[in-house]
Order: sequence, then structure tokens, then C-alpha cells
Amino acid sequence: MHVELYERIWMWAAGALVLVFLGVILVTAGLHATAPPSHIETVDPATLETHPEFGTPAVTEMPDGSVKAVVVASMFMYSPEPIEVPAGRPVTFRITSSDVIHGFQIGGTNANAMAIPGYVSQFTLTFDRPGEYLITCNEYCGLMHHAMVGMLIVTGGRP
Ligand SMILES: [Cu+2]
Repeated sequence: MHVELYERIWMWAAGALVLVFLGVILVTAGLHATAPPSHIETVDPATLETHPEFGTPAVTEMPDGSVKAVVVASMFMYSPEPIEVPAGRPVTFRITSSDVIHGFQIGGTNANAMAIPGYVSQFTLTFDRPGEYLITCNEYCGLMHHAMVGMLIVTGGRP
């Protein structure tokens, strides 16, 4: 079978691109720059208000010195607001939604999770620098989606 030279070049180029994209995924996953969603943990969104953890979303300090931030996303806000965490210590975010799917993206970081009713999204992040970080919803969730923002305040450490 005869394949034209230019067609052959494009075929090899397309194949090379696929390999490059796969390589990028593997490298970023291996270096922890990106990671797939944490684990499968369910929570009943109908009884969220009486849930021992998500009933009173808050930031708590764990005995080992790490920090746990429990967050509930709902139309069109995040609770608690603002979320206040210390710098230089691992913060484990545990996020769910009480109504529809929301996004939870922390500007200036690689933190980007979905808040899905019935499921708990979890990831751990250490903030090196104190300051204010804007949290935005990046999943269309209703008429006021564009106004759904939250504030993350990182305190202490060196500026
Ligand atoms: Cu939204």
C-alpha cells in the first residue's frame, strides 16, 4: 500500500502528539501536580444538617498538627465563610454539596474539586504563603452561579 509522504508525516506527527499528551498526564500525576479524585465516600445530602461533620462545617485542628477544613457548598455560597487556615501546615479539605453540583477552585493554587451532593471530595494542600485566596465555583449551578465565590484566608507564616 502506498501512502503519500505528507500523509505519512502527518500520521507520525499525530501519533507523536498522542504520546506527548500521555507523557504529560503521567509526569504530572507522578509529581503530584495533579491527582484524580481522592476516594469514594458517601454522605446523605438530605440529612446533611444533622450530620456530625457536615452539620457544622468548620476548620478544626487535628491532634497530629494537621488541619481539617470541612466545607459545604450550596446555592450560592460556601460554608464556613471565610475559611481560615494556617500557613505551612497540611490542610485536608473535605467538601460536599447540599443541593446541586458545585465547583471548588482555589485561585492561585492547583486545588480544584467538585462538590457533589451525596459524595465527599477530599484533598490535602499546604499553603506556603499567607494571604487571601478567592474560591470560585466552576460548575454551572444555577442563576446566581456567576456570583458564587468564597474567601480562603491563610494566616501566619512568612508573607
Ligand atoms: Cu456554580
